Amino acid sequence: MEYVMVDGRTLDRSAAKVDIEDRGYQFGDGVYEVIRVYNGKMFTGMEHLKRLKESAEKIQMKLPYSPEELLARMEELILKNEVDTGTVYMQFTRGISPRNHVFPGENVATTFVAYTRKVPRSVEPMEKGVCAILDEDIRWLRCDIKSLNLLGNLLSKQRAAEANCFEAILHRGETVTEGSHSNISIVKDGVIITHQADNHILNGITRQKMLEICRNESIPFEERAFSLDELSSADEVFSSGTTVEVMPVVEVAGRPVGNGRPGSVTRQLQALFKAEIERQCGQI
Ligand code: DCS
Repeated sequence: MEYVMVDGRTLDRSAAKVDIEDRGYQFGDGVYEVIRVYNGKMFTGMEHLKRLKESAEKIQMKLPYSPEELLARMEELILKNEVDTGTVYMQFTRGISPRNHVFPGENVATTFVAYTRKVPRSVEPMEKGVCAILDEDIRWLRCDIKSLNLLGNLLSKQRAAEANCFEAILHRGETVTEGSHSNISIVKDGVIITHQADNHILNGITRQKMLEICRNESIPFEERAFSLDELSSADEVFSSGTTVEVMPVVEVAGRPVGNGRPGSVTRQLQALFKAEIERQCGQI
């Protein structure tokens, strides 16, 4: 039995239904979050749920639950599904109403769906590093919103998969923004450089946690846009995200990064990040 949550009710997955005129289904009119679970505990759960609330506000949607209430509901679901290592996914859409681009109004309730998945940590790629392709960032100009509209991301990730690569590094002209499903950072002369948190990227919770670690450990970093040239001459490149943690990128567009092996700053960050997970969730 796998339990899912629909509009606050817990039911068997096979009993969950989506209306054909749900605005999430028809328009991608909604927001979502993915939270990592280690040892049955959510990592940075509250940070994700606050971002969910912010994403909803940015599209003029009001969530029926507070982050605190949602956290409690997600804990319930994780326990019911006996998730040890995995993820919890949740989304809110602007509800069900006859198809019309105009918002339906406050009397139409949002649709809320949540489910869990058991996913082990992908230790091997984290040790060896992964490859990435380059792709033009064709997405809209509100990438700071974690919206259900992921077609731009999907097209890029699909291209990466067809090239047997883990990630597509996106760029708007000469400027690198982020990855199709993660944030991208480079290391040059010991300094971490990652795109500033603006409308061109999703301000990753992993990215924020990583920068907090850098502040605490006095690891130098700069939050600024960097160019394709800087990417290709970087000493190290890594991707960060909820499901990937801190992932070394050792090859970009068929060319090795540095000496083609995970770099020392990336390794140090991986160790510090793991320590932070273990501080919150116990040994992994
Ligand atoms: N950028 C994009 C485009 C993302 O989709 C994600 C996470 C990130 C950055 C990293 O953000 P977090 O550190 O907050 O995870 N993508 C989620 C997703 O869609 N599936 O898993 C993680």
